[in-house]
Amino acid sequence: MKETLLDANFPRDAEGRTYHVGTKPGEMANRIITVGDHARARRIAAHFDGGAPLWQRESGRKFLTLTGTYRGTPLTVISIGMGFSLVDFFVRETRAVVHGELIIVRLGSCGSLAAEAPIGSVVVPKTSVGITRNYDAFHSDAAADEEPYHITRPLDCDADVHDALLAALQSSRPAATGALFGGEQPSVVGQVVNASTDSFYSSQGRSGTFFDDRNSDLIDKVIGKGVQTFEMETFVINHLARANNVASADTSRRIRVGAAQMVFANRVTAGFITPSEVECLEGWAGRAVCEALVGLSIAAENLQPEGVWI
Ligand code: R1P
Repeated sequence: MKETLLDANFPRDAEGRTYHVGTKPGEMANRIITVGDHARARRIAAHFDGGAPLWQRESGRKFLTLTGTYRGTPLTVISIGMGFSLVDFFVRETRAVVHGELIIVRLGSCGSLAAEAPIGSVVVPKTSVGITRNYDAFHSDAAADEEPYHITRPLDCDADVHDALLAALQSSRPAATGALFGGEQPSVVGQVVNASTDSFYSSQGRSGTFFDDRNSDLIDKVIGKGVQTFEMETFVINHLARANNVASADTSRRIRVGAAQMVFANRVTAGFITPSEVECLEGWAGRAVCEALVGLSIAAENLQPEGVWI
């Protein structure tokens, strides 16, 4: 494929599609839901008008993009996989092909560190910190006091996106049933402090592997900073939105971001959600995120021009 690339600085194929996500102008909407896996993306796209996307594509790198309408408003759901690098491909390549403003919401799963975010709740982060392994601390020349993990300062989600997600989730909570969540109605928790990590293992404080990870006090440190949930993407989405928004005074190309996180695990008690509880949360939260996104306004001049997109 390399011979078809037009620009080594920002490669696209001969049809103008970005090299990894594999989309071109007209194929993605201004409002986007990003998820980790194809099955969740398809379950959300089942809420589209007509029950299916109008356009879809799976790239060679397994980004799955599904674009359709939800109550008449264009919406894209994209499955990007996991972790910081894939967020970087997704946000930069999406920015390159969508005209105007972007609103991006990540709907993902997370682990909880806090009693107020129990398994089966859906949390809406106000802010997110990044936790990265300090590779130099593991070097043979490292000083004895080098910190093995770096915890960043927090970066906020967009306040309006946060509030819209919270309202949509709160107004559509599933009723309590005996079979799920111990008979309790699933709860919604707003204003949460999240941490996104560069590893599911070392930088989330997991131990018992064969590796030198020096993370036995990490969870306590992170809880001490007020962190309530762990996942692996939100911080970088917030960071790249900020990097986009400060790079240009042109607010018509701003990126607003938010997240809804379904609590699948409790990292302190090691509890885990059941498959039927996952199905319940995904159905509820998937529709609520669609509702929140189409309810957020974007000025007409900051939308894709009429007729350009599918
Ligand atoms: C790890 O198992 C993955 O699950 C969480 C983490 O952020 C990470 O991507 O999110 P998803 O369920 O959206 O993939």
